[in-house]
Amino acid sequence: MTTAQDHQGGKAWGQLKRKQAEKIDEENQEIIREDIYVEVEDLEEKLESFKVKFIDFDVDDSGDLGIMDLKLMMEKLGQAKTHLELKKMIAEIDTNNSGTINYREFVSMMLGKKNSILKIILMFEEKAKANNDKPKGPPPKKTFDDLP
Ligand SMILES: [Ca+2]
Repeated sequence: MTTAQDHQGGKAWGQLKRKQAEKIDEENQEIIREDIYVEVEDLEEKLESFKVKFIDFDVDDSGDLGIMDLKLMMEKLGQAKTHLELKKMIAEIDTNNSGTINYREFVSMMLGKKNSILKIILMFEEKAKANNDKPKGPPPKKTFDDLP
């Protein structure tokens, strides 16, 4: 079956991911409307990046981050954790005690003041990435001091 949607994105980012992105877009709009994070700068931009992260981490497309999602994520980041550690990491963020991290919980983790392990790891990762993404451009001009 051919639909207009087939033109966007490849198979890799399949239908499920697209659905999830739409759902989270709506949720982001709601978060903005609710004015709970009025003091946060560039809220829209931040929510957009949380969306991308969350979908990326949700390997099984369940809409929640469970222990398996987190395990794979940590391995990808080179931070392999034990089952118990993963459980603890989730418990820090899982305010409704579902055993998983939903998008809202993810957002309040990222924007909240509490420093959970997962947040710290993600912050480090972001910093490392930002350093790698620095504009490469032409090398800095040499000064006389650099001459042999
Ligand atoms: Ca939860």
